[in-house]
Amino acid sequence: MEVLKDVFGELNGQAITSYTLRNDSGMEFTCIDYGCTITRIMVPDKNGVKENVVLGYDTLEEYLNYSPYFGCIIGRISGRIKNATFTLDDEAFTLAKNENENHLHGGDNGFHNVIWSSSVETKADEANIVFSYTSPDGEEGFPGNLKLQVTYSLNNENEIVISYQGVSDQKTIVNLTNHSYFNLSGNLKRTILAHELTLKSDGFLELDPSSIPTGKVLSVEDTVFDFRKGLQIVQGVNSEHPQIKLVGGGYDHPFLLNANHEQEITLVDYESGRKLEIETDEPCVVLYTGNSLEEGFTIGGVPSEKHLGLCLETQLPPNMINNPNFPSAVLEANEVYSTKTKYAFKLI
Ligand code: FUC
Repeated sequence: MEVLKDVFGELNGQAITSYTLRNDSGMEFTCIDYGCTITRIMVPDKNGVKENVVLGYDTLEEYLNYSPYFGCIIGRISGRIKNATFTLDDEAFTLAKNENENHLHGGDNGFHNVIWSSSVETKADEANIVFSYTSPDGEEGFPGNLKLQVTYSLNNENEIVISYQGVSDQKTIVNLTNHSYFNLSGNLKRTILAHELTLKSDGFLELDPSSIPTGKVLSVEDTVFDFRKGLQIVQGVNSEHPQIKLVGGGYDHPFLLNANHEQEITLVDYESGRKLEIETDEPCVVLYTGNSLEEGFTIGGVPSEKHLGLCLETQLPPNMINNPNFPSAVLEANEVYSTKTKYAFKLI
């Protein structure tokens, strides 16, 4: 295992560092301390050719200029909170409104936009980057000083594990995720439309016109939301399903997972032979198919376009602080928030 450290750029006089973890078979994982952003993951295709399988930039300037949350950590809350407000023990909290009247992805200065402290740990067959950040009481409207640690780990099995840990000194809400856009074709050669996704999920959350879950669980049965036996993304994107059309032609939906740690999420690109298996302890994954990726800029030299990448955001169901029937994002004072997601890169 090898860890390479480099200067990625400078922000307000502070150096931004990049870390590249390289395992014994040459798989590489690169991240920066700005937003804990994963910038590059190099994995082999069926011919052994190593190419990048995530959307990311080569320079800090590009991230600062425009990034629809490429590769970063989202928090304190992933997804949207209706009217940017919630109540804890009869006290109402107002959050940053950064998408119309609603709160999205932790606000303008969410965890994706802060510089995290970092340290490196290497073991015989595993290397870790440990990122830390303390989110102050009241940041973006959230209560409590929240002390966080996010660890990115690469091992010799071509597995990346993301572990999240947090403790707050007051009752608060927390729902973190990583917002990597995957594209298994390698170096963004094709869109993700031909990717086949398998999800162990019988139900997904209906969205309202502002993409906020209504609280209603819809059955996937006989719909383009049924990924239980595998489905090509293009089939859903081209369908007339009102929930697909509502979010701009594609998916942007939370799926409730039937299983954990049982290969519950599998993404395959048959042409390159690459397969990604995701296992998590979270009850839900948000599938976002890059519906609003605009044209007019380049990502690693490749022109951006709709559906160039897809996100599989493991998390608690979004907006459920405003809906008591779902797993809660509430974190009690001094309780430990702890969750893990594993991304295993394989060949079909
Ligand atoms: C995803 C989506 C959103 C948004 C964004 C870039 O997580 O849920 O709709 O467009 O990230």
